[in-house]
Order: sequence, then C-alpha cells, then structure tokens
Amino acid sequence: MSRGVVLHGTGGVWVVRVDDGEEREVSLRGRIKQEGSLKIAVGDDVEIERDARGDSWAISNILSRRSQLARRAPGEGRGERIVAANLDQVVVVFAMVSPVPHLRMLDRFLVIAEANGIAPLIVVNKIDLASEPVARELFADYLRVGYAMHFASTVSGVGLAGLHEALQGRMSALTGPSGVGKSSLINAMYPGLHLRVGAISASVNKGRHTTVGARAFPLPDGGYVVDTPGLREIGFWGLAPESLIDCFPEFRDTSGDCRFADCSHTVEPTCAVRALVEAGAASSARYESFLKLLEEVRVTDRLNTNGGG
Ligand SMILES: Nc1nc2c(ncn2[C@@H]2O[C@H](COP(=O)(O)OP(=O)(O)O)[C@@H](O)[C@H]2O)c(=O)[nH]1
Ligand SMILES: [Mg+2]
Ligand SMILES: [Zn+2]
Repeated sequence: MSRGVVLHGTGGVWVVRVDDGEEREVSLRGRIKQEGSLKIAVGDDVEIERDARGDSWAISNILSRRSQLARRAPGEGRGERIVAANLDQVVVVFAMVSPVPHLRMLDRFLVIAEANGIAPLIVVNKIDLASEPVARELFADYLRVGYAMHFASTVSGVGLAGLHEALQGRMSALTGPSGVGKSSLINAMYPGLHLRVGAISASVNKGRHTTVGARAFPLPDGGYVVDTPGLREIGFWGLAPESLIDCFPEFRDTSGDCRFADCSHTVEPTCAVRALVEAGAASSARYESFLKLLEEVRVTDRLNTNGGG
C-alpha cells in the first residue's frame, strides 16, 4: 500500500503521484467505483494497492478532503461534479494592462473561491507596463477588502519571490484570463519546469464525453499548481441566493445590521449594506458585482430546486 495525490485522469485511468515522487497509472477499485457518494477528483489524497496478480495498481481508499471545488455536472440538470479536491487557495491572475483587467470578472473568480470556502489570492502581473502605485490604485478595492495580493512582473522579476513562497507546499488552483502571464509566471518561478499550464486543457477536452479536466502539477519545492480550465464558467452550484453576500468579505459583517433578517440587499431602504456603499465606505463597483451575480445565483438556485435531485 502507498499513498499519493491524484494528478489527472480520464476514462477510469488516473495518474497518482506517490510519496516517493513516482507517478503511477491506477484504476479504481470496484468498491470505490460503486460507493458513488465520494467521486474521485484531481487533488485527492488516495491510498493505492497492487491488484491480486501484482501487475497493476488500484485506488483502494480516498482520504477525507480539506476542501473541494464543485460545479454542476455537465449536460444533465442535476448533480454536482468535483473539479478539484484539497485546494488550499485559488490564485487569480490578472494583468495590469494587455489585457486590460475586467474587475467584474475578478469578482466572479473571487466569489467562486469564497463560495467553496477556499482562500483567494490575487496576482496583478505585468506591472512593468505601469508602476506599482498605479496598479495599487487600480486594485484599491481589493487591497481595502484585505485580499492577499501580489504585484508581479515576469519582465522585471518583481513580486516573484513572494508569489513563489505563497505557492510552496500548497495546493493552488491557478486561473485568470488568457494572456495575463500565467505560464510566464510559472516558468519564471520554476525555470526548467516548463509546466504547460493552460496548454493541456485543449487536448484533455477533445474527448467527446469529457468536459473540463483539471490537472495538478507537482512543484519542485513542494506543493502543486492545479490547472482548472473553465473555472470562470463554473457557476455557483449549491449557493443559496441569501448566502452570496457572505462571499463579499466587506459586506459579510454589515449584512447582520440590516433592518430585516431576510434583507436581499437589493432594494430595501433599510439595508445596511446599501448604506455602507452609499456612504462610500465600501466599493460601489463591488456592490454592482454582487447585484449581477445575485441574478445568476437566483437562476441557478431555481434550476436546482425545480430540476435538481
Ligand atoms: N510586459 C510583460 N509581459 C508579460 C509578462 N508576463 C507575461 N508577459 C507576456 O504576456 C503574453 C502572455 O503570456 P502567457 O504566459 O502566455 O499568458 P497566459 O495565457 O496567462 O499563460 C506573452 O507574450 C508574455 O511574454 C510581464 O510581466 N510583463
Ligand atoms: Mg498559458
Ligand atoms: Zn441588506
């Protein structure tokens, strides 16, 4: 018996990195396949055993998870699918310019992380194209909320040591729009590793029945970077509309002060969240994101209660 971490898999064959660093192709034991309740996911800690003939390995046990990133099962209208397990953080990369950051999209990534109880970390890359003070100004709302932030440039090297340290020993989903420098950051921090983060998504998704395949890459000094293609389309599986406010740290505490316990924080004149925004004590742009995402969460919630199981 050995222990390891699930790196990737398709069609019943999974690749597990065992504790000595070796990678093995394994199948699932029948018992685990049928248990149904816990479906295996990238990032899972597993125990593997040789089969009776001793010529192949199978996963015999999935250890309990620290966290999981869930999405609606593709195709059918019910059930959840686990995109990745045991994530310690979701690292959201945006560029200072080129492409110009779309902050409402950043909010969406942050809410997905918060809704799954996973700590977000924001990276603002390409600050060589502006300057750190300008970058801090542009992302002031996020600094004010208190999010962990790294300002970086793969050209000047600024911020790379701090980000490297934040990734070490942790299981990190790396996400963000294309062209912001995710691959460049990985290559700059781990020269010679040449992780094809992002590049693998295309081939993994070619199969007719596969949709979004995550993939974990071991880091040379401990920890993993997990590529989660399509994270932004993940939607908000299982998030109740009334819980969305809790995914905005700057509104979370204030929402307890609303006049009505069931305040939706949208139209009520006695809403403490709205008062906070109107007084300029919290960002109106972030509040706009809340309103937009609320519409979406309400639709998903209706689908879950009407069509879901
Ligand atoms: N000026 C500047 N360009 C960068 C930086 N990091 C990456 N780039 C460039 O941005 C483009 C996209 O980078 P890439 O790593 O492929 O982005 P990805 O799609 O997020 O993986 C490439 O042309 C990189 O050379 C940076 O810090 N500063
Ligand atoms: Mg890339
Ligand atoms: Zn309210």
